[in-house]
Amino acid sequence: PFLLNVLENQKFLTGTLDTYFIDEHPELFQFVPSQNRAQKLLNYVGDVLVNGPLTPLGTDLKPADVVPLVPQVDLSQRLTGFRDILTEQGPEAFAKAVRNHKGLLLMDTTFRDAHQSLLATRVRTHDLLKISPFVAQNFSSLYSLENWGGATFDVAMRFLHECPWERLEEMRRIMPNIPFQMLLRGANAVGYTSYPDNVVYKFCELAVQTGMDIFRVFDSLNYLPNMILGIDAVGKAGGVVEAAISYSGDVSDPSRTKYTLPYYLDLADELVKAGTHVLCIKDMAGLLKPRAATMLIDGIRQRHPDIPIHVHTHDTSGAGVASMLAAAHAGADVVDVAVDSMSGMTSQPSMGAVVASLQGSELDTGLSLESVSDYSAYWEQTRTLYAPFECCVTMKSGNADVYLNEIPGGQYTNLQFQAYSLGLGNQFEDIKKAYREANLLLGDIIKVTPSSKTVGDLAQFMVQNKLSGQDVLDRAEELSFPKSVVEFMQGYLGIPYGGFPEPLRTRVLKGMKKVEGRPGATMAPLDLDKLKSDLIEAHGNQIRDVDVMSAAMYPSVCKEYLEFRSKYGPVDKFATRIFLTGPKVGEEFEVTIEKGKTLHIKTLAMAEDLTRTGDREVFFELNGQLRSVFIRDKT
Ligand code: BTN
Ligand code: 3PY
Ligand code: ZN
Repeated sequence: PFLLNVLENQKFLTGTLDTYFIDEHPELFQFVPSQNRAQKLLNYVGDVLVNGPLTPLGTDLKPADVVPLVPQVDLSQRLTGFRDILTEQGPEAFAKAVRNHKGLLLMDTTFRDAHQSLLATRVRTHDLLKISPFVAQNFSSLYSLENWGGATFDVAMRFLHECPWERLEEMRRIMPNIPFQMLLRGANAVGYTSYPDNVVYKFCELAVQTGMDIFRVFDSLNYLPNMILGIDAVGKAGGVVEAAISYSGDVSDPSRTKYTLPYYLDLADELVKAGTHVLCIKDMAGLLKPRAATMLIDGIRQRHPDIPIHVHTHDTSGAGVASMLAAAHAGADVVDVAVDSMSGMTSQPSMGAVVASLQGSELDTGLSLESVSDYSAYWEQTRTLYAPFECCVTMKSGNADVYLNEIPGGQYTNLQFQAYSLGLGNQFEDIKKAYREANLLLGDIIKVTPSSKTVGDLAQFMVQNKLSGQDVLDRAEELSFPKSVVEFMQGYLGIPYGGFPEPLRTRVLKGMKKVEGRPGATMAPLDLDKLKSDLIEAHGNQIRDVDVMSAAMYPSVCKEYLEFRSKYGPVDKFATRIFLTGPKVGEEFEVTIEKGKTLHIKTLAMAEDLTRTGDREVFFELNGQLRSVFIRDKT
């Protein structure tokens, strides 16, 4: 291999080398290590030590230097749970069992929406798997654990350099008894745009094969044709369909005339008719006040006595627990909570608070506060590892202004963070006001990924360019709007309830192409076989069908992920602090790269001087042996 490396080198071949040739080409010596996971991981650690974090950190807060305590579990105990009904008797029987269950059931969002909302979706597989045996044993009565989909798919590859499918496989192995739930953005699957239909069908098929059970299917405009596509794809794949009504406005306020009780009841009828197993009310911004929850769930319950109802909210205003209790009393079967230390604010309401509130009542969840507390303690410590991504740097309390601006949970913390990092104190207040105005300009649309991005982009555009709503309307023909706004107007997200805003649409589009009806209906199928052979050609034959799907969803993110992994190895195996900011010089740590294969690494030193080519040598002890890596110093 050494010879081959040399023989591929142009300088060597043309004979233009001098005595520094070897010095200047350390890559010539990297032939064996390039196949070696341990050496790749040392390259990663070395690179972080020399050049700083290889994944962007939100703030300059450091991950805490703690090893979170994992509560004890008795591994000999047989694991049972709602998933047994699902695997033995199928989705319909599962739905029936849920509906017939006496107490209130819970979905735990800690593994997905909670950290999507509080920690910019950065929680890693490593930390999820450590607590998974405890969850399997102590939370076996959950309706489901939400642990996949939404933004996790994208962020896993883009920022964590890990495979979302491997995360799902590993969780499934450890927690065979609890139904897993994911968020599916209808025809947008786990992306931000429409995909060809065959991609959505194949995605669902692979997700079920990899261990997913329940699919919460929504569309960011409540556009039925998009939702029905998702519903059909999940149904054909054999998953539990949980079609979701995305909630906006306020049904308890008679002055709000667009998203009224009859609007939601009609939509519920359509989703039940489309064959959903479970009906979800997805309150992504936390707008469902307790009285509105009662009205909405009462209304649906009267028309559909047998359908299980599942309610999702965010605690942005602080009224989340009250709303979930109201929903439960009105006849909801399942509500969403996050473990206490990962709850509140833009996350879900607190699990412990809901469990305690219902103890001894007819709706008792059956969960013990002791287990909740042990679980919470793990997350309280683990959360400190993600300090660089904490939304709480900026957000210290709930804020009922969400009823005015209707910003979804995840986006709320994101926009606030962006304003904060621009160093503009009033910026966030301006953005929130502009968000409200932008929404009205767009016709008061449902706002959730990806339509919420359209509204957010327009709001930021207005603030940056100091435009009022009237300015936007008057000067629409000359303004160059954000891409997401143009695409929304073109119809790439589907058709909003009540139609597109006119005359703004015509002025923005100026004769541009429009999509009629469901965007995916006119898209040519993606040739997945060709994509697979292209990927194999570029990245080798370890490419699996799930990787093909990752590439179909996120072509460039996936490519970078695959290249990163072939350069740096299985970086998902590092403990989180090591992964984010690297070890201290002198620190010893372990990495288990597979069962029974643990690397003992000690960081020894970094060379003071650079090589002639600008590389810095970093010295390690790897399982007792001296090793070093050369890292290009980019600082
Ligand atoms: C990036 O996402 O491009 C870099 C990291 C910035 C994310 C920060 S973390 C805290 C805050 N909350 C969010 O949702 N995003 C920011
Ligand atoms: C997502 O689409 O990721 C959401 O969480 C929407 O609420
Ligand atoms: Zn949510």
